[in-house]
Amino acid sequence: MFCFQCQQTAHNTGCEGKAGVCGKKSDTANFQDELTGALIGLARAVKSAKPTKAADELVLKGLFTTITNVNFNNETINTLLAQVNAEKEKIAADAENYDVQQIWDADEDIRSLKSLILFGMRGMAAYAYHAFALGFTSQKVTTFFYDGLYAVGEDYGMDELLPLVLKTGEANYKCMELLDKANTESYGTPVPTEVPLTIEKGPFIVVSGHDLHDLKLLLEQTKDKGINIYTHSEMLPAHGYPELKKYPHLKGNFGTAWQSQQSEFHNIPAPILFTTNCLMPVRQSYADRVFTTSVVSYPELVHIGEDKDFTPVIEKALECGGYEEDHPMTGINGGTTVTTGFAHGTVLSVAGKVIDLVKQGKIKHFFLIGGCDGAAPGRSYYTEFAKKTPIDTVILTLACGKYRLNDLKLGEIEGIPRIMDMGQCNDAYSAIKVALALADAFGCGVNELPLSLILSWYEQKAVAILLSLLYLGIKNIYLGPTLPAFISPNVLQVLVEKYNITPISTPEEDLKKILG
Ligand code: SF4
Ligand code: SF3
Repeated sequence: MFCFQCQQTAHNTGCEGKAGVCGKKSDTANFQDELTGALIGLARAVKSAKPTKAADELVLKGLFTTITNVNFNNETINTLLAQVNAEKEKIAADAENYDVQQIWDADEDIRSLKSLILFGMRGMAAYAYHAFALGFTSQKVTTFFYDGLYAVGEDYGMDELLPLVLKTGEANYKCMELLDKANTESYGTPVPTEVPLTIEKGPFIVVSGHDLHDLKLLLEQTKDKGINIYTHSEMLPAHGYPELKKYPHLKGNFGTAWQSQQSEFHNIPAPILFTTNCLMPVRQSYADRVFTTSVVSYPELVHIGEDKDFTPVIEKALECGGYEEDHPMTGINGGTTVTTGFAHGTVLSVAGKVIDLVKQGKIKHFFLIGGCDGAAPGRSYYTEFAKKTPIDTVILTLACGKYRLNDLKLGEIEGIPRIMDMGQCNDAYSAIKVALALADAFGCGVNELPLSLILSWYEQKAVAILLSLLYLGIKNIYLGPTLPAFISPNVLQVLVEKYNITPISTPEEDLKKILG
């Protein structure tokens, strides 16, 4: 096997041998490569013939399946592989699949650029899939998947691949816009919401991942059953959506970030449902309580199929019974509640006030601390950074990296909270919208705003978002905890020269550099 697509890759060079750091086995990694090669075959097929609806959906599923911490199950990967091959046969039988090993063996700059495109598309496919689940699609986004997949299978040089990297960012920006539309049209504009971290007594279900549609269906199916629902990890922002928060049994958030799940799930008296990443190898002590749905899959766990009949999860919740008394839990800094729901709709509704506070010098700087969490010890940087930000600055958060700091109580600036959570990783779209609106109000470019992006990455959605930021010409991004292993020195040089991407150092030094 060879895999270097995520931040925790072995020695920051690549996972090899029998299994990766994430627990993905070598045969699974190889099947995922085969699936990717088949998707390239499908993209080749649609060069000469019209794609089918089934092919469009298979591209999303196939790419999403290969994201880190999504699928550990050879059986479901092979089923998908067979479906992709069958669909390709129908469209253009003579189109050939591609051997992805050629990318891993290529010259390091070509390998680097193709990796940026391929991994970015994997992240983007997850967003497109969530939008698709809510009935929203975009021809432009769909077309890009075929074009991008086709390109990574071609013998292209730097000059052809570099613009495609930015095109991936452009397509992902459109895709995040689509998902924003899908989420807000389906569930309303998020509103600021305080979310308790205490688990109330009685039966409950923990829902993890990003898929709001799955959560909504589960909320419906558990109505009036005496079962409470708690979000976990990237599902937390669901509490801000009016059409989801109206369910009184959507009670709060369970636990901290995804990488703590093995200890946090160990002895809870409740089932856990995974709708997307990040699923870690499941320990025996709680294996009978973990359920998967959508493209998430793990050998021997009960999978909820496309009928979305959550009865097995509901029965397990009743059987486990929950805690006998209310069970207080805290965030990593000891806080007992967190807040969310500050998406672009809410933030822009108070834009006038924010702009006044900036003009009066009461808000001096904005930090977007966004991206993934993970196990690397260097990630305490983000907590320390937040703690050290001056009191006249505001922090916007995104994605699951927020668990490093979202229970800190940093106060307010004239009614504007100093920490505002904009949502899941795809809600980077919200942050971009706010930044563009502020730039407009101040009559400057985004790069001239008193705004700094302090990003953390782990999996491939973060890659997609980074490419969108580059496509928008956003510079001076601080990136950590380590730089991606798949970025070659030459490609890094381009990123540094053109965009001034800076690896994080220490919170003190970076704050000094930023605030001058
Ligand atoms: Fe290694 Fe990450 Fe690939 Fe898992 S997804 S095998 S940890 S690089
Ligand atoms: Fe997190 Fe896995 Fe990336 Fe959507 S849930 S951000 S790491």
